[in-house]
Amino acid sequence: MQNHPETFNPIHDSLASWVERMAQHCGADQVQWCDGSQAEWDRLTDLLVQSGTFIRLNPTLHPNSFLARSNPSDTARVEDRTFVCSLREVDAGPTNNWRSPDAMRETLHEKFSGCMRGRTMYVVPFCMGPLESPLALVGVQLTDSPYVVVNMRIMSHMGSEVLKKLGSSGDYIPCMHSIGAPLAPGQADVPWPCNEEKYIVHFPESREVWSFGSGYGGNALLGKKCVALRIASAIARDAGWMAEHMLIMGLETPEGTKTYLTAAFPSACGKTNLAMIVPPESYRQLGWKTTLVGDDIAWLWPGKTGKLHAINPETGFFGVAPGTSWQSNAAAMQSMSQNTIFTNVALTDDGGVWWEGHSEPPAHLIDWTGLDWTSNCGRLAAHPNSRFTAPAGQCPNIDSHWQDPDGVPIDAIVFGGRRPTTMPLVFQAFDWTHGVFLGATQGSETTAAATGNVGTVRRDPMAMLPFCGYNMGDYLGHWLEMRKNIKRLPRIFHVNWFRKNSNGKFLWPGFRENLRVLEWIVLRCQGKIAGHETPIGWIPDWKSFSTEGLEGYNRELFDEAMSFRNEEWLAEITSQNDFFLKLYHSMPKELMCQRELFMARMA
Ligand code: GTP
Ligand code: SPV
Ligand code: MN
Repeated sequence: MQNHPETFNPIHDSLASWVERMAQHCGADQVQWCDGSQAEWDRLTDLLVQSGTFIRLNPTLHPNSFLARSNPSDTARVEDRTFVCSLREVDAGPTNNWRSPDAMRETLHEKFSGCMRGRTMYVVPFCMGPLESPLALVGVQLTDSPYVVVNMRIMSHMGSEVLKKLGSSGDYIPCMHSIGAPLAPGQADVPWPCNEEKYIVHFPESREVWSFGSGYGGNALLGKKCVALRIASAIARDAGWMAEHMLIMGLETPEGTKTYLTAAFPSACGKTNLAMIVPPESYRQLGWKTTLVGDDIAWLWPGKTGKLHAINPETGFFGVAPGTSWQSNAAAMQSMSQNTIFTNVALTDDGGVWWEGHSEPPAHLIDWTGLDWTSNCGRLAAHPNSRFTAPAGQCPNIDSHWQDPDGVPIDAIVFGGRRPTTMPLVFQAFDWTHGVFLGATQGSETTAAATGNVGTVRRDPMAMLPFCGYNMGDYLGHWLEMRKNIKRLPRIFHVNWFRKNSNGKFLWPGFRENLRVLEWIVLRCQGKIAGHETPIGWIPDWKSFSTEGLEGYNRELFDEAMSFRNEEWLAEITSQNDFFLKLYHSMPKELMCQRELFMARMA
């Protein structure tokens, strides 16, 4: 049974026959074409409430909002189950899990066979990027998860308008998704069906995505990491643009000049927080303004101003909940005030939501696993990777150009990560190539955003380690290559909000005070202030970095946060060895050379 929407006209033959074939192969009970309408959202959210996947939140506190609790085995991206299946192994490179496409296709054929029995297969046409953007990528996700459908409606342009754009023969990226939990006749469903065995598979050459076994986040909302990063990065390499794991934001100075910047931090390292930054009160009074274009993904290309231009291919946030509060990030709180899906946070007794760092812990909650929770029970109430899915248009400081197909012109690119030692609060690269070296060797403590260890430092070039759809060495080469096509190069910086003193205390207050770092970056881009030169780049001077009004802050703390320590950097350069060895065969010579130059400056 199928419901072809009237707007699906003229018929796109190859799409229709693919849908038909997949529905057959997966054994779906029904096929439902999604139009992206409010009525469809209402119907699906009602269905999700009935089936127990969703709990409707108190409509006075959070209108039209829901809580989902996932299976405890399905709470984050599964990097060790993520595959890049290029024809040649060398094209996936040493940092990706490679499988031969033929072998993988065989496995997938078997896994998907009958996997949707007893379920509806939804056809989700989506577009990443403004519909009129020349970079826009259309995908069609087939999924047996209505949870995924409603999330996709927030995260992308979804439904009839996309089918219209496709017309009768437009190109689309096929995205096949199943939670891998068929129902036998009469078998009762569970609130979060999924499969213990997961496959997140990319075919970068034929531009396809196949995802099996998970309903969570980047594993299942295939427009995000799979299409807008892994597949898009491969497309971008061929077409001379860049798909990056970056926030995009604007900063307006009291004089009225506006500077846009992007920042690449690894997962759960503060992109959403920085993208939504609200200036401290004293800055607001002076006239500083901030705007948000995107919080997770940026597509960049040499634009008509001669600068790199950036668009955010997404239309929503899939943001980390823990640590978000009215104090730390009011714009995020506002963004998720309604029309929001919360996943794996705690439920309050009055039908609201709570997580660690939200506010004073209430006496009683239902935790993310559905159990009673009291403030002295010793368990976390929310999963560390619990998230909110919220429409970007609800962000109070959304930039007026956030859906502009021309994007916004970028003046600065910022790299960074969680580094308890070594990395100063901020420094500036000498030039593009040196900046690419800094991004390439960027490291961070791992976080709960991916399954596995939390807290060990790993190299995460440009925060793209889990998201690059081809050989990482070639990707770094593409960055170097881009320089030739950009007339007005952005300046490149490195930041670290997470440096600690010997007692384990953060050396920088972070959050909205990060605006002071952005101020230094903007003034550097405008050539208005000097920094002092160190072997790693330019570092701010006490006198040209504003700490005015920062209570309890002093020169000593500043010097510690900004310090360049030879012994730490000797250890750093040694710890980069493994990374250079791993990429030995594809690492661009220029970056090897940067490493030599750096060691020479140190000596
Ligand atoms: P993904 O969505 O996973 O790509 O992550 P993201 O980079 O958007 O992460 P997000 O902004 O949600 O980061 C959340 C975590 O970073 C929370 O634990 C915050 O408390 C922490 N964080 C963000 N900004 C700061 C800061 O300035 N200082 C400190 N100390 N922690 C911060
Ligand atoms: C990340 O892990 O970088 C995310 C969340 O943005 S997810 O969409 O689950 O990948
Ligand atoms: Mn991310």
